[in-house]
This record gives sequence, structure tokens and C-alpha cells, in this order.
Amino acid sequence: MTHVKTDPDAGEITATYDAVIVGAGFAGMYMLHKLRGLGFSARVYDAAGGVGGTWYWNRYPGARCDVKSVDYSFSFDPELEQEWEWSEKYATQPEILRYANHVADRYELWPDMQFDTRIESSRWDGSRWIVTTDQGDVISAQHVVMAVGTLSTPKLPEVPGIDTFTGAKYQTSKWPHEGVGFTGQRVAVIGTGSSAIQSIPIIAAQAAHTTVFQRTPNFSMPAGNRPLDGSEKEIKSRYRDYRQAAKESFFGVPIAGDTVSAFTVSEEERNRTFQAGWDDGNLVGLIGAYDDILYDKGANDFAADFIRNKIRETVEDPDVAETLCPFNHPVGTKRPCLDTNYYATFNRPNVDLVDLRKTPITEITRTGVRTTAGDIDVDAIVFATGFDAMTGSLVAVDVEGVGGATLREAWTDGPQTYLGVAIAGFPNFYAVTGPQSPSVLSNMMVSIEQHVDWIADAMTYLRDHGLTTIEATPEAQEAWVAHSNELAEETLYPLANSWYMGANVPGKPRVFLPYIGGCGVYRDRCNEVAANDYDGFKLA
Ligand code: NA7
Repeated sequence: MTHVKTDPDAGEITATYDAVIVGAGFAGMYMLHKLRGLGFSARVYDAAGGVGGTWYWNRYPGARCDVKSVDYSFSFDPELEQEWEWSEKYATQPEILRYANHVADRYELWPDMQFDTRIESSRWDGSRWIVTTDQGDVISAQHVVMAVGTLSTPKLPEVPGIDTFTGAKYQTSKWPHEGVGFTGQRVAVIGTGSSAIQSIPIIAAQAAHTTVFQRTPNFSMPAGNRPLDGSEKEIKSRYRDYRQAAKESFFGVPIAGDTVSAFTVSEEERNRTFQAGWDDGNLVGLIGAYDDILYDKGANDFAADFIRNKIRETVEDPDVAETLCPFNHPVGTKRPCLDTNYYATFNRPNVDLVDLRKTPITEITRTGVRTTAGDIDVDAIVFATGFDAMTGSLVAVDVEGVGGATLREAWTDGPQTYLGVAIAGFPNFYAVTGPQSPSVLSNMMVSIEQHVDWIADAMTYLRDHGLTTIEATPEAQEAWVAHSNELAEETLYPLANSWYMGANVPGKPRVFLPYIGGCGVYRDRCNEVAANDYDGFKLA
């Protein structure tokens, strides 16, 4: 740590590192561990009071991972993966948070992490980044790694009056650490995305009355959660091969066997396959069952019909069942969900469903929720209304690159990246699982490890070659964005008003945010770029 120079805008430099890492989730922690191992100095900053990123904040009832525990864990250290025992097929939020803390303990990351500290700005001074925090730190860093997560800037619904409500207000993404009891209360839940679908059955089992406000019905499947059995435990005996298969796979999760078009098999066979995916309770069980489900509307309809029929079989009131059936987007094009008793919850006498397509919310009042059909008075409102996904937390920091250009301005028409990890005009600045990388379309652990390794390799390459900066060229970036968009256009994803498309945030450009070429293909491309002396980058 040194006090070497003064930045005219930011003040005296209080610390100097090779890398500032923004975020103490899995990406930030692994980045720190990796860089320290390579002899770089680095410090992690996080606005939270502890590690875990999304798992630190999202403590709502029922919060769970919907990628299997054996897949949703680090692979970089065989000892770590052998010593850690997951207890269930899908780990709960508390268990994942324990794992995050275990990682921080095991690799002694704590001394190099600073909490309750928000990064406010990052300015390129021509050779280094000057990074400021809300705690008065002014840091000089050669590299900035944005490990800020993809779903970490929460959004509330765009309805007036939220502040006037006198009852209790909760956001699933900022859940009180001490927990919340709903016994005897009338509760409103706004939203029917993954967070709502996980929490509603638990809230409804406790509350006196629950009203669910649904704008868009979602496709959800039973998670079939259970204590880990032999089949998953057996994976630990062949973890190396299993991890390799995950890295080469499309979604970052190994799937057995090749898939064919849904049109090449009989209806009976298709339904048998869908039923097997349904019974297995995993997200790719249905959308990954045939290779054209995300590409062909007809193929997608087969899977969508299968799920809609399951909803109709489960929900006793036919009107409620139809309201819960999604018709306005192909299955998979909004984030599909895994649940425990979600649809059956609507058979409870103390649960109501409000269809906001028919009767939109006009305002939140002092006593509850007002729709065009009238007032519903409640004691508590749970906002499960999602995030400014993938770009929100990157542009929340005032980032000024070469010549004072801001990231916010550079991304006015949507994010522009090279490989989803680098940005032209912003040297030595990296987005872990950034837009136009597989990111949210993949098992995040696999994508985090791939990006962290790639960034660490790039930094090592610079050091070994006596270089100091790496910056994407505008040409390479333009080609990558075009390629990413072309791939998305071939799919059904653009048909949905999803957060994948930026459609959930008013005014956000409608652009498909993640990369849909698949994890394995993407990894090969990144490796090829590195092997070709960082093709598409300007090194200096
Ligand atoms: P999501 O999936 O973005 O869900 C947010 C939900 O809130 C969704 O049903 C939205 O409806 C609804 N919403 C948002 N704004 C409004 C307004 N103004 N009025 C009514 N309803 C609204 O966020 P989650 O937290 O559930 O899940 C995020 C990810 O975390 C998930 O995909 C997993 O990856 C884990 P909409 O569909 O926009 O009509």
C-alpha cells in the first residue's frame, strides 16, 4: 500500500493494487484466490456485509439454487470438491452461503476483502484505473475486474405509491437477515418469476391469506428436491471427467446422449421423454430434450403444451389454471423455474390469483394494492419484481475509459463487448459473466471459472511479455456483438419480453443480453483468441 500520487478529481491515492475486484460473490472470491496464487496483489470490495453475492442478499423463504448442487460448485480444487458435502439435490440459500464462507475460510481470503464498501467510480488515467469507494478509498489499480453478478441490481415495479404503504414491505432480493414471519397476516406477492415461484408456497402455508399478482405466467416444473442420494454422491468419484463434460457442454451441465429434432419422434415417445425430464426435475429436462425446442416454435409448442397440461391437471379451478398457463412466450425464452408445490398452492382456500393483464395495478395505497378492479388490503407486500439484469450493476458504477468516455454512454444502445468479457475503450477492464457471454444461460459456476481463468491468463501474458494494457479493438467488438445477435436471431428468445432481452426495465434497449452459442463453443473461441496472442485485442 502506498500513497504515491494525487488524482485531481478523486483525491490522494490511498492504496495501490494490481487488480481491484468488485464483488465478493463466487466470481470475486475465485478471482482473488487465482490472482494471489499468481503473485498479483488484489483486493475485493463489496457493498454487502459478507461474501456470497446473490446468496448474501436473496434470503427469501424457499430460496434455492436450480442447478444441481454437484454442478453448482467450484471445480478448480479437487480437494475442495471432495471435502464439501452438499445435503440436497438443490442446495438452499443458507447452505450455499455456508459454502461461500467455507471457500473464504479455506483459502484465507478475508484479509484481502473489504465489505460494506460500494465502488462508486472507476476512471482510466491513461495508464491505470483510479477507483473510488463510498468509504473514501481512492485506489490505483492496473486492472479492474467487475465480478458484480448478473442479477444484483433489484428493481421495484413501476407503480406509484409504494412509499405510502403503511404495512410491511419486503423485496425478495433484499430479504431481512433475521427472517420474516407472516403468521396471521394478509400478504400480497407481486411478481411470478423464479423468486416468487420459490417463495409463494412457503408464504402461503404460513400467512392467513395470500394474494399473488401475476403479470406474466411462467413455465415451472417440480424441482423434485430431496436429500442427495447415491447417484449424485457417485459423481464425486469421477468428478474430473464430469467437470470436463460440463465445460464442453451447452449449458455448463452435462447431458447424457445426443438429441434429435422433436419432429423425428412420435407423440407418445415425445411425451415419454418430456415426462422423464419432468420427473427428473431439472431445468434442461424439457428444453434440452430435443435440439430444436429453443429454435422452432412448433417443437417448442410440444413442450409448452406438455407443461400447460400439467398445470391444468394440478390446479382444480379451471379459470385459475388457465390464468396460470403461459401462452405469450415460448417455453425457455423467459427464465424457466423449478418449484416445490407452486401450482398446487393455488388450490388452497386462502390463496388468490390476480391477473394483471386483465386488471393492472394502478397504485400502491396506504393499505394495500389497487388494481383497475378495486382495492385489496394487505398487511405486507412482497416485491418479487426482478432485476436490471446483466448490465445494471456494470453501469451503476461511474466508469470512465479512454478519453473520458463513459460506459453508460458507450452502452446507450445496449451492451457492446468483445467475448462478453472486455470492452473497447476500457483497457484492463473485465466483466465476469458479462453480456454477450453464456452467463445466465449457463451454470454460472462453470462460466465464472472460465472467465476468471481467462482473465488471469491475460494478466499473466501481459506481465510475462513486459506489456501493461490489453484492450478490445472496436472491430473485434463489433464483429462479436453482431455474431452474438445473429445467433440469438436464430432462436425463439427474441419472441419474449424477458429480462434476457432487457424488456423488464422501461427504456432499456431491447437486445438479447447473453450469448447463446453454448459454453463449450464459447470456451473454445476464448481459448483460440488467447492462443493467437489475444487476437482482436490491442496490447501495449
Ligand atoms: P424475474 O424473473 O425478473 O421476475 C420478476 C417478476 O416480477 C416477473 O413475474 C415480472 O413480470 C414481475 N414484475 C416486474 N415488474 C412488474 C410490475 N411493474 N408489475 C407487475 N409485475 C411485475 O425475477 P426473479 O427475482 O423472480 O428471478 C430472477 C432470477 O433469479 C431467475 O431468473 C433465476 O435466474 C434466479 P413480467 O414477467 O416482467 O411480466
